Amino acid sequence: MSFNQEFDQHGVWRKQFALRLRLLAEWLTDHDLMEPGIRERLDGLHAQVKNDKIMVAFVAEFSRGKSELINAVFFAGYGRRIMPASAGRTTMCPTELGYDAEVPPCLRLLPIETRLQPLSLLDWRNAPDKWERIDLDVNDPKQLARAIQKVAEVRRVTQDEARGLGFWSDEAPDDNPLAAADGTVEVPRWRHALINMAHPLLKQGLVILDTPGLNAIGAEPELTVSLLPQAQAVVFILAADTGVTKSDLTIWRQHLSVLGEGKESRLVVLNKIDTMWDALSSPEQVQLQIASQRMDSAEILGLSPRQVLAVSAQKGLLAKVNRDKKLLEASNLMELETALGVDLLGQRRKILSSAVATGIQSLRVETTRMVHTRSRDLVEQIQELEGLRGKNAGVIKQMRLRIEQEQADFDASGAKIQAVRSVHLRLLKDLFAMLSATHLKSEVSVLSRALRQPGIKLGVRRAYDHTFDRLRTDMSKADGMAGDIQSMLEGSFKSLNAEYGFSLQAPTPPQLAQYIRDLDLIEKSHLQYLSLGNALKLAQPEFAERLARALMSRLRVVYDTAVNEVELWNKSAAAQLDAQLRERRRNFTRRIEAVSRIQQAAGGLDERIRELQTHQAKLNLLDAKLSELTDHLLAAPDEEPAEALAA
Ligand SMILES: Nc1nc2c(ncn2[C@@H]2O[C@H](COP(=O)(O)OP(=O)(O)OP(=O)(O)O)[C@@H](O)[C@H]2O)c(=O)[nH]1
Ligand SMILES: [Mg+2]
Repeated sequence: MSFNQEFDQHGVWRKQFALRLRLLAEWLTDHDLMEPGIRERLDGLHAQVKNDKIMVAFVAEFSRGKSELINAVFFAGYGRRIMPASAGRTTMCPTELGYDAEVPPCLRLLPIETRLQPLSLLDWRNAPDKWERIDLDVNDPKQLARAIQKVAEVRRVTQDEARGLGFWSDEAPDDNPLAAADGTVEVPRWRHALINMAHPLLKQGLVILDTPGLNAIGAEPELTVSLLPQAQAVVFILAADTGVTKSDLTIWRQHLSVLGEGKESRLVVLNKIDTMWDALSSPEQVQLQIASQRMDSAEILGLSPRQVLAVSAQKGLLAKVNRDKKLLEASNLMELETALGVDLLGQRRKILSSAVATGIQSLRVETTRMVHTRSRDLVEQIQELEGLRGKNAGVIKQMRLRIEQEQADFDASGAKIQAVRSVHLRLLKDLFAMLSATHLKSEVSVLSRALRQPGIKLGVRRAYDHTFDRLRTDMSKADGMAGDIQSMLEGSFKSLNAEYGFSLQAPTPPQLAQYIRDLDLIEKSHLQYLSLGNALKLAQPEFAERLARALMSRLRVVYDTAVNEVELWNKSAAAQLDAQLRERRRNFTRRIEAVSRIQQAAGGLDERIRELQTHQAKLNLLDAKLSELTDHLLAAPDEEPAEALAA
């Protein structure tokens, strides 16, 4: 299955999921089961599936054919080149292609001068008016390509300006751009580009990241420290004739090599195989050469040969545009698309559906619990009324008084339930403080200062060690606190259950220890900048400043995610308590109502019991229906949901 097909299927699954979720929501509402806690969970699941993005980043030395490959795989349908691809350095700034329904089709460009200001890329994303915007006409490929040409724009600046922008270093002159006779140098005109268009794949949540040749001085640390680690898949491109060169290897080692499971997210492309199709060698000889390049490259990069594919992006694009089957086959482009689709996306889909499955399980548990509470209440009511058969008015009145007394007692004990809530909130407050932005900032302050000290940064490595050790300790402390809160919840829920016959169950606690791994990854991605070879680069105040900001914005993401998880756990516990209280109050009202009716009309008793029994039968059906509906949400994309939802 090609990348495009696999992605389509992913889209179909997401659409079906959204539809099934909506039907479940309607059904819950119809049966009076849509409690606030359940609504929250449904909304969360909906957002999770809807906003799921898959980022595929194309990374390589300059001129290896990143942009051409993007054209061939994604944009051949436009019948021409869309991303600029030409000899020499072409793509000058990281370019993200995606789709956001809230924004009209456009290209947004962030001027390079923003590097002079102390804001991270994430901050700039939230300030859309600071970007230059060009509207795109997706029905006019020529206009589209012309507009996107802008990502190749450069500016001439003096060496001083280049230094300020992070493109010139007096200490590492070899990496500097060539100066013209008048001393000026060329720098990119833009810092980042965002292309928003309703391409079918982008609409389904695919984000493509095209990057400039990475080994250049002045590469955006935010690209390597923040964007690349977020990509679900990275396509690393080499030249088929040279294989892994020294500078390819540097890029790979510094930014892309991963260990363990992460390896599966890497795909290596030996591009431009057409340059090896020469008239003097037989096709078999060429194939042999290519096969040995694949083996060698896989060996050097520590991947399996299966992850290294040899293609011709240019011929693939040409073949697709001209519908030339033979050339398409020779270009081997389709094999690459299959690898992208089945291996990379298929895996992503598995991760998403298992995450969603957990959410649905909890939803089912919470809803089932509510159905059971109601059903148990009904049984009790029926028993109560059965006991009244043949009794005189005095006994009935007595019963009414007893229920009213019970109700008053229950209302009075509200304080006890409130006390559980307030202990819970107090404990949570400490946990939230531990994960707060303020706390994080103060923990990182020593490191920030070390990074911002002028000149050669002594002790930065040590500051990283210390800070990350502290952050890890904090995180495991936070994890311990969450564990304590969970024990407290379990204990108090148990005693409330015993005392009031509730069926409270402490929700799954957040797994904060998992964020220690994220901290490790962030630290690892920064260590590359601290080597001796990088001391000079790190000595530039602009570079160090950007590194510090990039660090902070990534840490913030980890902390925010952790806070959200704690938030969800808290809400789920609170919502359960609220729901049980509400149910109980409703139960008292119903019982009193039933007795009053019996008091008013003598024949009311049998009728009321029958009513309750019908109600009970219906509730039993709800249980089965709920399992059926949630099973469907967990089902694979191609199973038809329609007939199950008719009832
Ligand atoms: N012969 C041949 N040329 C190719 C192939 N793929 C790309 N090229 C050419 O190589 C040159 C560079 O391609 P780009 O796509 O601009 O390379 P890039 O990796 O995006 O380079 P930067 O944007 O500068 O980092 C262009 O002239 C392409 O047409 C290929 O498969 N075969
Ligand atoms: Mg390019």
